Amino acid sequence: MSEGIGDAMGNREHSLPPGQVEVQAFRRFGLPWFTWRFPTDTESIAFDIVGDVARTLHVDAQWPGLPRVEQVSDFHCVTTWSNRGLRWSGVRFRDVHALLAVAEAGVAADAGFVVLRGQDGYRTSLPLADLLADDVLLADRLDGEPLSMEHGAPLRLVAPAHYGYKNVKHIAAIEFLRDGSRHRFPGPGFMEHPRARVAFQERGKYLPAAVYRALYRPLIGVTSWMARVFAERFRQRRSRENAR
Ligand SMILES: Nc1nc2c(c(=O)[nH]1)N[C@H]1C(S)=C(S)[C@@H](COP(=O)(O)O)O[C@H]1N2
Ligand SMILES: [Mo]
Repeated sequence: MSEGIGDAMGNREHSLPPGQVEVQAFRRFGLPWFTWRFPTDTESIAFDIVGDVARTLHVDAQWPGLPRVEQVSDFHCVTTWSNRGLRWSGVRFRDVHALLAVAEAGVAADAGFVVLRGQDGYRTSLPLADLLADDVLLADRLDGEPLSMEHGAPLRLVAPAHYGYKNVKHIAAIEFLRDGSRHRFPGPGFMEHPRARVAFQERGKYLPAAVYRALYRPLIGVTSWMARVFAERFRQRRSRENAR
């Protein structure tokens, strides 16, 4: 473990971003219709770098040559709950971009639109410029342990300045594109803001922030219940399969 770049953000004196409420427990969450979708492989870190690249790159080694970083950062779901002081570790997205995407996959210099894809079919995009920020990680550990299935095993994006829905879990592919016009969010278009910056309350694309808060807040309880119940069933199914 090396530098603690986010340590300054880990202190609890700072206030929450606008419209957010702190919760104590960090729970599995997501779009309601993704609570019953699961990753196929939570054990081995493996993803593809695709899109406008000279050659598709399959990454499956344990980060050869990439510096590991640890950071403490807060997590803000667009539905208004926030979790403070989460201790992640992994590698910086910036290093993956420079040392793997550019150097090995030969990503086009003008491919500024990035789609992140999860093993469960989830996907969302961010501008490359946002992903190159210091505090954006591809994390494989939380609190010193390998990521649990609930929190994105084997690998997830951590982008603390952007709402939770940009923090894709179970990463299967990173797609670098010149033209992002064919990207579709797996839900109604109004739900996905192209940047979703927490500080600016970019909760969604068309409606005012207060409308998103009023729409989403009542869904927190039932979504988090669904996320827990379906995860329990998934675990039972897995352990029955393994017992056979
Ligand atoms: N693959 C995948 N990533 C995802 C989601 C999802 O359903 N599938 N949901 C997003 C949403 S809306 C949130 S708030 C966070 C929740 O992260 P958590 O389950 O670790 O709390 O994951 C995000 N990343
Ligand atoms: Mo979310």
